[in-house]
Amino acid sequence: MPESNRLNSAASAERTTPVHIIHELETGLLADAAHTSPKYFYDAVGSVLFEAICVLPEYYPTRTEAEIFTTHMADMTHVIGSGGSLIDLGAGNCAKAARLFPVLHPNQYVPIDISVHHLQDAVRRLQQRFPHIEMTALGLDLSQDWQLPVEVRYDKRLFFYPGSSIGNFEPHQALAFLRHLRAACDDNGGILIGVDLIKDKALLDDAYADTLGVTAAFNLNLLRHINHLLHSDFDVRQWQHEAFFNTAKSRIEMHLRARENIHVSWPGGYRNFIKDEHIHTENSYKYSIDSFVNLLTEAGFSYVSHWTDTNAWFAVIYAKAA
Ligand code: AVJ
Repeated sequence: MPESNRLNSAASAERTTPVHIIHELETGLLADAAHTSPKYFYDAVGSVLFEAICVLPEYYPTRTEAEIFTTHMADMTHVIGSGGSLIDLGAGNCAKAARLFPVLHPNQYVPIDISVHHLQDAVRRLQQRFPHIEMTALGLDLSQDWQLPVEVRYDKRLFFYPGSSIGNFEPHQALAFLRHLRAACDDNGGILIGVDLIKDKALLDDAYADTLGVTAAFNLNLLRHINHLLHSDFDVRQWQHEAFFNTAKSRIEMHLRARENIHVSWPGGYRNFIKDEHIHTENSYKYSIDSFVNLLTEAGFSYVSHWTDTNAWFAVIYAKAA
């Protein structure tokens, strides 16, 4: 690491951010190739910007996945069966799972998000609409080690992971994550997951570099969130959004590029970025149906069923535990 990017442990500021978060952010920012975890996109502003991304014409995943559910819901219900516990990974406003309640009739609904606080309002409203479903909201960081508490029934656990967020993991981490889910399943359990598929590079590039600049704002807002968490002094105006499909690695990469030489400091450290240096802010891996089914099989899942749209841009995949 360059001498100028050293940590200075003497200083420290009054802060409420957990120390492991501070440590993770500093480690990423001080790495030779600076990087941050995509989980830091989602502060209050970032969450609203992501909802805006989901309705952009260029961002096909959300509406394509919704269309797949609409078209194939009856067949999905037939394959999956009803009852059991529906465990919603990254539930957010719980809207996608709520569409499944009238057809899958789960006995229990377990929405999980990084902050249980974000879930509270949505769960309260859902509980009124579906009083017979037991609901237990959980705050868990799925990018770290996590375990389900004993309140989650061990009876036909269906892990629901829509939206293709699995793409944020490196493929080897995705495999470990799927193995972890398989281990948490009873024999009647399974996984229902949304997976974004490999397609024409221009379509992928446009989906992450929309003409309105909403994705640019989403990416740049990360710096504001980091300033809040780390008490750093990033100036958003000094950075440029970049996103492109890396065909060789089968992933969208998002970066923030320094428009000029930049000095960023925070209590306890600093980094100098030279013009055109990048912070790597997100990977979003794209799979083929075959490559993803292989991953599920390697993770120990058995029977697999999948549904796609007519363009085969996106897939919803169900895999049974045993
Ligand atoms: C929430 C991870 C599925 O990778 O498409 C959207 C995030 N980043 N536009 C994705 C995202 C930029 C999204 N996931």
